[in-house]
Order: sequence, then C-alpha cells, then structure tokens
Amino acid sequence: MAHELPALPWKKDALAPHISPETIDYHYGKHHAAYVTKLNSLVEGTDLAAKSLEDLIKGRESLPADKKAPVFNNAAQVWNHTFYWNSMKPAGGGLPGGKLLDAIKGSFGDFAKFKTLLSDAAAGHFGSGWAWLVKDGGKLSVVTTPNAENPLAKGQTALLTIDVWEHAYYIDYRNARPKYIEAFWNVIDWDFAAKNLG
Ligand code: MN3
Repeated sequence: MAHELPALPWKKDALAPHISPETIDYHYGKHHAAYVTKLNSLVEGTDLAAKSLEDLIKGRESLPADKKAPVFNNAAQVWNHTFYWNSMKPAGGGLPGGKLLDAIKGSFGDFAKFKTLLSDAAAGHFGSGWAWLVKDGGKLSVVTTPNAENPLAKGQTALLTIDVWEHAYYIDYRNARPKYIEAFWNVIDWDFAAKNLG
C-alpha cells in the first residue's frame, strides 16, 4: 500500500489573507507531495513498504542503515505536514476551549504567556524546522525540532504545530517569519489541538 497525499481539510484559498492559495499550491502541491513521492520510491519493493508512517518514525533505529536518514526524514515530513494542515482552519484562532485552556494555564501561567513562548520559539528557531505545543508526561510544553524531527519520535504527544521552514512563508511574508507566526494565530484550529490532548 503506497503512501498517499491526504486531501487538505479545507479549500486552498480558505486561509487567506493569512496564508495565500499560492503558498498552499506550493507547500502542499509541491513540497508535501514531493515527500510522499520520495518516501514511496524509498520503500517500494522492500519490507518497509507495509509499515505505517508512525511505524517508520518511531522505529527509526531499526531502519536499514543505508536508508535510515532518508526514510525517516521523508516519513516524518509527510506526517508533520498533514499534522500542520490539520492544526489550521479558516476563521480559527481565538482561545481554546475549557479543558485545553485549563491545561495551558496550568502549564504556562496564562494564555498570553503561552502565546509569547510559542511565538518566540517559532521565530527564534534557527533554520528549518517546526515549533510545537506538546504534552510531555502530565504537562504541556513548547518545543522546536530541526528539519524533519518531530515529537512523536521522542515519545511526546503533539497537539499543534507551526511549520517554520522558509517554504511555509516566503511567498506571503518573504523573510519576515514573525509576521507569518502572528498570522498563524488567526487560523489555529483549537478543536484539533483539544482532540489531541484527549
Ligand atoms: Mn513545510
């Protein structure tokens, strides 16, 4: 069973003006799609072809040495992007609902402190990568990961992510990553994050 590019959870112009349809065309239609194609070409005809994305990511250490890095990187990038699309929705943003808001207050003090922490982490991450809200043990925390790395591989539960690779924002915001991050707060799907909190 080959890996497939999942459908977007909304129309490609639905996040405008915060994220343009042109960005979605490239980011989803070119970048995300390329990770799927590359992953399939790496695992086709091998024992790895039957494994799910999660198995490939969590089982990185048991991947064959000659394919470990490319299989992990492409599998994780497929997973990360699908998770990122689901972290957003048109007319999102605002405040999360009761249980998640309580967990944020319990872990960070208040929502404003959490917003600053996640924004600063995303803006300050050097080079390509991701900023995440995760559940780690009983607590929420903000983490960043370089390149394709993700919290799943570290045993953490991802609630929400921001892609901070340049391809996520360069068309709309050029080099101004903080402007993209500010816009992201208008499209966060808190229901998705709450569902991941469980
Ligand atoms: Mn990306």
